[in-house]
Amino acid sequence: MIRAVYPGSFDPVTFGHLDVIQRAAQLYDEVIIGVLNNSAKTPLFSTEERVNILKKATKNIPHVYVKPFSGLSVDFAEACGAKVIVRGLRAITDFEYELQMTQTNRVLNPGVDTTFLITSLQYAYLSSTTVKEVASFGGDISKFVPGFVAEELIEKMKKKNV
Ligand code: COD
Repeated sequence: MIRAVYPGSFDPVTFGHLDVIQRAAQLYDEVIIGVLNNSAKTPLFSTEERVNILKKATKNIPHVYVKPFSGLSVDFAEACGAKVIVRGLRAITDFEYELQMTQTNRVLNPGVDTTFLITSLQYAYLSSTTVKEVASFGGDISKFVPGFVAEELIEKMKKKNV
């Protein structure tokens, strides 16, 4: 049985993330989505909110679970009994950061390897940051995130005066 973890910020989850999750779920027996709980970063959604959003967004994908994590992603993988970290790659600009992180992770724990899923063409431009920017200017984000995520994002931005 091969278990993989897919760590990220997911602030909020987009169709690009969901595409990677769906594809990873076909490759591995179990996929655990790790939602980073990092006190140094100030995400728009709390860790608990991001976990709940992801659970709702992935409820129809079999063998996919969602957990919060703090600390190193390789330690999270080890704690989950996963030998694989999944990451998505959109462009060459992602590559440098991902390469550095993968090699550092390999030194930290050679028992955990990283696999990359190249973005599906239709989501190649998509990031949580651009979704938040479009939403902050009242733009239509229905092509970027599921409907309930769009509603929660707009509500959250109103509350936080973004
Ligand atoms: N298409 C395909 N993939 C996508 C898309 C898209 N449209 N959008 C995002 N992705 C991919 C990203 O490339 C990434 O692989 C993943 O989805 C998650 O993306 P984000 O932006 O939500 O999350 P990140 O990249 O901010 O997550 C960073 C981590 C939380 C994984 C990282 O900071 C981490 O592991 N932190 C813990 C400390 C640690 O272990 N550091 C590494 C040691 S060097």
